Amino acid sequence: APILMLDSGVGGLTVLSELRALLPHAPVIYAADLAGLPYGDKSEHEIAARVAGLLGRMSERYRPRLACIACNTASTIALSMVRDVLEIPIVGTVPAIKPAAAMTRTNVIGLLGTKATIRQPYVDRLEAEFAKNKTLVRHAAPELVMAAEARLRGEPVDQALVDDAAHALREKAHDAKIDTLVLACTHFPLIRNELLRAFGSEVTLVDGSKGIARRIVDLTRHQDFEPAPSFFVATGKPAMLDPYRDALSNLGFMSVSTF
Ligand code: DGN
Repeated sequence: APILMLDSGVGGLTVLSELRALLPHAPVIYAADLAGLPYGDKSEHEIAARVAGLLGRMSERYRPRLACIACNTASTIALSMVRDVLEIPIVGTVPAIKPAAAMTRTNVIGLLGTKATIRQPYVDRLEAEFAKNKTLVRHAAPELVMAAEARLRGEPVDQALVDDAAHALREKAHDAKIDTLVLACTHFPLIRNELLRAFGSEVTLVDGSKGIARRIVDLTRHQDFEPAPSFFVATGKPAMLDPYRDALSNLGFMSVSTF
């Protein structure tokens, strides 16, 4: 049985590449809800309904052994709800506030995510639990999701857009010096170099993808994976997928289609 991964777009591929480093041959069905992209601008209700509906349909069709919601927006909103409905283990992707809190020296942590993610009570709880005595400065950067999608389609990324997001986050921090930045959206590691350029080398970028990959390995330990091909499936019109095909075939997907 395969591992199912779900994101609104190609952001979850950053989690998949970490998983590939640990489980190179595990069959993965990657689902991109391109018809619903971006999630960050939708209501909680709409996001939860989409994620539950998609996971339900995908589980029926592919009978996965485990599902990973490779999206912070969907996870912080719908994780506990889908865990109640589906019987397989569900691994979520939530902002890496805990490791960031362990790393910061200035005690000022920046967080970039979608509009929906940064307002979630789930994030408030992570902050209260792990960053109680720190300052967490949140900023929504939905334009960077679209920039990361464009990168995978082979289009150039506008550095000025990334610089503006860095500037806006620093403004919110006032005089406090951010030294650790949580990439609270799975798309953002795709534009890591641009983020490093915008924030400078004194800021450490933290994301949860390695931890999530390890969690998936733990949960599937002692289970055999018959080597089988991986598939990329997406909602929406087939033509939407054309610009992504080259990058996706380089990532080893045997087929790329809509469902
Ligand atoms: N990749 C998603 C996340 O981690 O939040 C967000 C993408 C989006 O739908 N805006």
